[in-house]
Amino acid sequence: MPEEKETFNYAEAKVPQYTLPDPLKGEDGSEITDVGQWTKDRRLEILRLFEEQVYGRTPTRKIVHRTSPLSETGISEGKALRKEIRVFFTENNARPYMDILIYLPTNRPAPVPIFLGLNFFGNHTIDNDPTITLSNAWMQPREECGVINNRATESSRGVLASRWAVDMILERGYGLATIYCGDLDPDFDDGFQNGVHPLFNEIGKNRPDADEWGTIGAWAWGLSRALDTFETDGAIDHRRVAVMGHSRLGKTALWAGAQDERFAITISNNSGCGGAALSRRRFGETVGQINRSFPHWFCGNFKRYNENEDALPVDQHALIALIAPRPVYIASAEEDLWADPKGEFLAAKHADPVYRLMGTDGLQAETMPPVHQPVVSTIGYHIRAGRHNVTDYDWARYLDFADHHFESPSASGL
Ligand code: GTR
Repeated sequence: MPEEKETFNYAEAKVPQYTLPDPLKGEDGSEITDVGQWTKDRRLEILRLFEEQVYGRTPTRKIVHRTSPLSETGISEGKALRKEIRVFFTENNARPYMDILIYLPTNRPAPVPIFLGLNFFGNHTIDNDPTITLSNAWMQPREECGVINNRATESSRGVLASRWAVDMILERGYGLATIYCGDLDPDFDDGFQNGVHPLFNEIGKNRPDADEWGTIGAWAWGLSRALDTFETDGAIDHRRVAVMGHSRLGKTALWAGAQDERFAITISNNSGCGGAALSRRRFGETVGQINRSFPHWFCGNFKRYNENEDALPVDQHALIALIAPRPVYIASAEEDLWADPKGEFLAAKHADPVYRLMGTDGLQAETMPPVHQPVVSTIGYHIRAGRHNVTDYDWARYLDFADHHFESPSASGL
């Protein structure tokens, strides 16, 4: 069980002195002063450190990858299409497989740009549409979300619809795709016996090594497999995919965007510890706390840094820097102190030198902006009023950000 959140530090005055590893200084002490040194040397060094020490290495071996359409329905008086695709990872039709729920505007020239994000309780929870396939996968117990005996019930339809601005996204000319994270790996510590991990165990091995992927790694892997399927879908512009996630799934979006350079935009919504927030600040949730509550999220080696953050060879600003020069958006919520909004802003700020080295405008803010004053540059940032959540305000900012960086479908006159 999580330790009491009240016992953690929420006072700026109690943030310890710390020194961040410099993304522009190699492990051998060399200064990184040009793009080539960054992309060929230092970026790969930092990526390796995140793989070995934080999230674990993602297997690169290709496995079976078959898709099968589940449904296709016209919606919004013919202005959009909703379809479901099942992606199998084995030769038979058994789990693990993932269902991708996709919405596409059909009144815009194809291919359309798309937002892609994992969801917490099944695709059928993101919209009230009664014809979306009800997930039969394992779910965390949560009666208020209609989950009984670890399974979704009819009453869970649409329970998280307020977090997915489907109509707004479609009206602005974007598609939306979502997958239940538990299709890739159910969110509990079972020694990696279910989900996609066993598909990659070498002979004689029954769990990942200490430097191999945990659950966040498996979720991020699934996002890349979804992108693979977009590459074969003429209706989706696979070069304009924005990967987005909230909270633990925001940590996942950042890790997916850092590893897979095909993601054009990466969006972190209230991702906090192990996501956008600097670990060394020890404000709100800490590394030790997250590893004790969720031992399966990160790799075994990450436990070395429990109450030992200064020993980390990286901090989360370096994760954001891995995404450079591609646009990245970090969003915080004022009341979400557990996720350390200031630590999220500072990580974005400390990624800025890498973004500048790569020839972009970095983060156009010297200090943390007040609520509801979004910063729109290659690194985007906002803090909104309210608590840990995804709201229409957040989505409107993500759409503005995508318009800014993509050739704007909102401006296509339809
Ligand atoms: C909390 C966890 C956070 C965040 C959150 C969520 O319990 O401490 O790191 O991931 O869950 O995903 O909703």
